[in-house]
Amino acid sequence: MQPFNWEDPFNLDDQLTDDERMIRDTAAAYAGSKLQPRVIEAYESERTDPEIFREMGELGLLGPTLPEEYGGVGASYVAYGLIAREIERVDSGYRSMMSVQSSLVMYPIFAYGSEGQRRKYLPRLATGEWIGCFGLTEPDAGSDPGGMRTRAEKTSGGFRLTGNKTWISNSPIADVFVIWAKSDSHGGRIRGFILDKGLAGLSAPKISGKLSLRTSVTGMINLDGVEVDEDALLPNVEGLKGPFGCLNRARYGISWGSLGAAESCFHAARLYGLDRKQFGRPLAGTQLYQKKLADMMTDIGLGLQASLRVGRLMDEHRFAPEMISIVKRNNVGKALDVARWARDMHGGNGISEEYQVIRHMLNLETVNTYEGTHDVHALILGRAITGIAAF
Ligand code: TGC
Ligand code: FAD
Repeated sequence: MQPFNWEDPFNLDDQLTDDERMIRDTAAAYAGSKLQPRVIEAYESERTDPEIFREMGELGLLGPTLPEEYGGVGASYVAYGLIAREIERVDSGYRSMMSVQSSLVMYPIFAYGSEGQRRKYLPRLATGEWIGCFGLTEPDAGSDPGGMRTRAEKTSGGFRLTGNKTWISNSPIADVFVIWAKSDSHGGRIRGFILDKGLAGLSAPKISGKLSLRTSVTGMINLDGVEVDEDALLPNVEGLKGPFGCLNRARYGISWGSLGAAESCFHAARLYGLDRKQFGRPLAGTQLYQKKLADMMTDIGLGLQASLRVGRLMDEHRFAPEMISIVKRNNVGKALDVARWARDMHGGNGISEEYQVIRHMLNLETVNTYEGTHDVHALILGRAITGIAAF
């Protein structure tokens, strides 16, 4: 028999390679030393520090699964998940910045781009010199991106893009915009385009007043007849499977990241309960408090094992998107439960920024909604189970 480790109930650490442990430790050291000291003030003032991209880039945390020749480090998808977990242990907004850049901007350029596009964009996105964003959602097309209105019309030298995207992470500070639009010259099929900051007719105003994910800036993308050359088109994908191929990677990362936030709340509630005395004994010595801690550890441990399994299958090119829907939906839902319990277990202190659990709780409300809502993933699974699309 082995001693039991409540921090790692299924010995996840044993199931990692040396490289994965090293990447995880790099991300953990960075998150603890550079992100944790600035997060409370950044959340309070709703401030996104673009320098964070540069810092992550320097450590190889942006687009880590890409080959070295394009600025990646050839890491496994398990390593990518471990990075998301360590960053989101501090704040979901910081993980959002990393995962949009890695999965939603660098991945499509790598997977669907021309060699020229790869060489032009990927190395500078990998170092964080350039910041990217991913424009799929529109004011009237959220869960149903097939209903998008943004259009690309053919011009003599390229395309003219017209439409509006909303709720776009990083857009107000972005240098590179990956935009999905219905292309008239491709029979109205959805195509991807790479736009550079500064094009005439392109603007990206910030959406203010968010009470969640306040460390990660979110904006609109307005495309008012933006003219681009032919080489802005991502040549190697057509249809919704283009954006969904990127979302598979980002959703998978979120399944790990959300549990990093949950672990932070679990550990905080444990320490609080050991320290705080009521009725003459520590809160952690009461049955109800211990039941909540046991539920937290169980949900987190099971979720991490499932994400590890999906990551291994992704690395072996043997995954199905439905597996990702299971872990995105389950792990974020469980993380939200854990954060809400932790908030409660801190009593009045639980609503203070100092104790940090309410920030995780508020962030996870966004995480439950973006990249496919909790219910949309249930419907993806319902379709797989019954063969009937109930969207
Ligand atoms: P459907 O008919 O199911 O599929 C259309 C085409 O796409 C293919 N496909 C996929 N390919 C790869 N991976 C997947 N996961 C795929 N799912 C579908 C499918 O095979 C088909 O291909 P083809 O060749 O036949 O054309 O499409 P639908 O319109 O019925 O889709 C329904 C539904 C609900 C599954 C889908 O629309 C959906 O997932 N909605 C949720 C939207 C969403 O997730 N938006 C995310 C926006 S980005 C974001 O939130 C970033 S937050 C970033 C951050 O800060 O971290
Ligand atoms: P809706 O689709 O209107 O859904 C509203 C409610 O209705 C939800 O509960 C949903 O589950 C439910 N619902 C929808 N359809 C059905 C149905 N058929 N049956 C039953 N229930 C249904 N998008 C990007 O493209 N890029 C980004 O970088 C990005 N970043 C984001 C950052 C933040 C902070 C936020 C909040 C969102 C971001 N999004 C981004 C958008 C996000 O992906 C969408 O908000 C999400 O897909 C949901 O779309 P919606 O907000 O239009 O909600």
